[in-house]
Amino acid sequence: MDLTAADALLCEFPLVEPFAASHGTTTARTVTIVRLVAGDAEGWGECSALPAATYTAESAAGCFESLTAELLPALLSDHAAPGADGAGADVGSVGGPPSLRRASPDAPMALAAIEMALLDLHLRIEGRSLGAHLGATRARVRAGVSLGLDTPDRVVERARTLVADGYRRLKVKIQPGHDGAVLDALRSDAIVERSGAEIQLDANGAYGPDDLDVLVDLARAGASALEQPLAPDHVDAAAELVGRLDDLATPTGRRPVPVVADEAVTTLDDADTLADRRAATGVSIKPARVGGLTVARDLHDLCRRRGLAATAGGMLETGLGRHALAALAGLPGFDLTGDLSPAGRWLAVDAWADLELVDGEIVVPTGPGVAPPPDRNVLDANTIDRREARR
Ligand code: OSB
Ligand code: MG
Repeated sequence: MDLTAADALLCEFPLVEPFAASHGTTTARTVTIVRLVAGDAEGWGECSALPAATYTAESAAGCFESLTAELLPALLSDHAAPGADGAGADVGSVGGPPSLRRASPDAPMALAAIEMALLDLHLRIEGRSLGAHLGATRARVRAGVSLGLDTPDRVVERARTLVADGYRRLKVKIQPGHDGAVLDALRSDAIVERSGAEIQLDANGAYGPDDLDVLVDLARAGASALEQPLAPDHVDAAAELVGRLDDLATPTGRRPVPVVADEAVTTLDDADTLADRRAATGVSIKPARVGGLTVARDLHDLCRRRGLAATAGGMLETGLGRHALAALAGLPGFDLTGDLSPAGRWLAVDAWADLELVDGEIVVPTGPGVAPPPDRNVLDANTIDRREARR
């Protein structure tokens, strides 16, 4: 297969409302999109890097630069040399260009966008869905939604609307000083409590080794999972936390509250090490953070082998990235409800079709490729820069 063109688009989609987390507030979704062309077939990939390099070392605009200056030209030359590493029609099926991955190990999010576009292109030509390619076994998955840092009153107000929309899993952002009161307010609200919604807490690494008592108290107060409570380098403290949550659960006979690694896992080895040290009991699997959908599937397999819980993690994607996430979440090992909500929760405008939310569940997409092609008028209207890569 010969790629005939590769473009990167820097897009800016307005948000419905600002999204706050302990690492900063996001007001517009700046996102880099990759478009690959082979003959009359097209493939689209989304780079999930955030507008600023807060959650990871990559930013949307930085990825736009590296994609147009280096990665897409390298991809085009790879594909011009049949038989070269990463070239040929099997690129999509092996999950992306290994030569690029070796050359740019520090650009997982930019590479994930290329991989998604290649997969989309190949699968569209084959008429297969991403879910079928990855091995999805479920037609629908439980919907889950993430709520930004806010006052207890406002979090409860949002939570009421969300449970009315059918969500049965709320992932609430916390940080020191904004934690127990939020959880208590949710647990004592009749509407939220009656819905039976589970409440996971995500701290984005905002706590330290001296905060273990607070974290154990949150588990005792009914948090159903603690996502990245400690910064990734506090491995000993994380292991101690897991031990204390085990002890808390022993008399009840129930499964301990999972400690879910998010930022701490960027490679398969990271997950293996956390399992060895019992410094996490679950992993939020984000295709972008680990370098693409194929590594994400491998990480899912690793979690199953190592007895780690798995949850499909989102990055406030457009409908395109959300389609990919829902396909991944259809795999059988995702035993914790993930960040599975339609992009319309945060995007006021989107060039892609959105996920379907039905009775508290997200429909795993079954159409060819990753997602239906974008609405080109909406895409153009929200594109602030566009560059065509050349060999
Ligand atoms: O920590 O899980 C996170 C969004 C961007 C970066 C990091 C995180 C998040 C979210 C949003 O929590 C979850 C979603 O996309 O639904
Ligand atoms: Mg997280």
